[in-house]
Amino acid sequence: RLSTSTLAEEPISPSVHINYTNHLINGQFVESASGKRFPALDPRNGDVIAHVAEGDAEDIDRAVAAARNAFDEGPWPKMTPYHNDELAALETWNNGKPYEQAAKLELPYVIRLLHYYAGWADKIHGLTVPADGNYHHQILHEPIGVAGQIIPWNFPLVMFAWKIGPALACGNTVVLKTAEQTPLTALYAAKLLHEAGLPPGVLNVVSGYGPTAGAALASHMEVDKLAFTGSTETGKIVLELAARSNLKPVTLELGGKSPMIVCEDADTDQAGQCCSAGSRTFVHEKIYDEFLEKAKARAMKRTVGDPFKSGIEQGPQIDSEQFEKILRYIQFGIDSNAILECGGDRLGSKGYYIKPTIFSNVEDNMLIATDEIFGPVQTILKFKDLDEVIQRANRTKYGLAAGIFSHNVDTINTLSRALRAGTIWVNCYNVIDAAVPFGGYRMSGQGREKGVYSLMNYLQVKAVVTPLKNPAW
Ligand code: TXE
Repeated sequence: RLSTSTLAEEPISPSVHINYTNHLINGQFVESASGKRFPALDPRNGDVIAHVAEGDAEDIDRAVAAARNAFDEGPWPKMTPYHNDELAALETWNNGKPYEQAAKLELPYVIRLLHYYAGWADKIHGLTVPADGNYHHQILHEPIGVAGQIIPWNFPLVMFAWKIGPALACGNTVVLKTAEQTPLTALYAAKLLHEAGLPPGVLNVVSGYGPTAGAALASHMEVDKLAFTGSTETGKIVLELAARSNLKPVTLELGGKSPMIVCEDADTDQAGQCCSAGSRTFVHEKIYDEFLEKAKARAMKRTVGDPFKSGIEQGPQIDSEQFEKILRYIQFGIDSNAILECGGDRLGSKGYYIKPTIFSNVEDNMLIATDEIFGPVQTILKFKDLDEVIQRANRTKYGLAAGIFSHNVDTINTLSRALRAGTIWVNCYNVIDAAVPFGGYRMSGQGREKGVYSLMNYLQVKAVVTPLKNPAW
């Protein structure tokens, strides 16, 4: 039998008042039509907690009529959820990415990121350590202070959420500099955060150029931590500015030249869906011709055009600088005798549209195989065996990500361990989540962001040591 001794005591009074016992219909608390009430009970002892309005068919009718009216006549079904539409439109307008991608993939991801980090806010805590000696050792995790954050233009809102999420969840305040190409959405989103109650000064967004605003942030003596996403070249500059000023710790997310390895047993239809993603595509010689045909067909079917148009898969490049850079690399490819399978020039005569471009017969040392092009250009390379492709795939200054297409578990295990990259996608590509760390080996970056890993970037660790008065206990 269970002991009942502790239950003999008075139940603890909950520290809450019951204010609402009526139906909530059409925005109002209302009695039942019948005036009837029924008791709500405390399961600890059967006591009545409150008498609650008891609804019946008539109350249901009233509630349904209110809901019907609100749906048919009211603004609700046409209201924009969480300003999604405005933000997505602004993102597409300023960045050129397909509206459908901004609205259906990136906005939900931005919200997921912020929810994810909001969830961490009350779960960040220190440790006590059973160290040697008669001392009590506590490890406190404290916010670092003012976080400086510099973001690029390729994912303006995603980068905004990805950066401010962990910084704010850990209790820091933020100064974020957007890319000069894309200042609009972060300002809009920051305004919304203030409307939601963020105290003034906690999140500051500054628009401006790199060498002026960016460099000032990176070298500021009152900035306690710096997070940067952008090119490897600029990453080196900000790391140096941080070191020369106050040695603020720096995390870097930089460029990549990610290999995608399509093995002989791969499903070429599936692999062909990713023509623009893995920029060095290594294809096994046995399926090389078949893969090439499929990749070409896919690239030529790819819909390029006004990103606000439905069904568009690829919009314009961000600006004339990137546009010219990509066209220059395409010319390098042609000059180095790689075979231009499709694309290769601009689309139309206005704006920065570039046709999906594929080069085959690419050699490892060609510039199109070594440098980050950052445009819709796929380079296809042929390989014979695993050892060879591991060597070649790893022969790069980068190490951001890699893709493996195979159904052989041994091949997958070997490659996923041998490839030196921060993310390995197996039979998929570009799958990302707020909870999963992201970052690069080598010159693709320093540190990891997202998931639990990003929290330590924004925390100071303090050891507190106190003598124990009575060591026996
Ligand atoms: O990048 P920058 P850019 C790569 C990609 C692209 C190339 C050039 O290959 O073609 O970089 O792009 C700020 N001090 N990636 O020139 O310069 C700048 O204002 C402090 C890959 O646009 O790295 C912006 O906010 N800050 C990358 C941010 O750095 C400075 C995404 C990024 O710009 C600064 C973007 C300075 N001296 C480009 N100079 C990725 N990893 O996804 C510039 N900035």
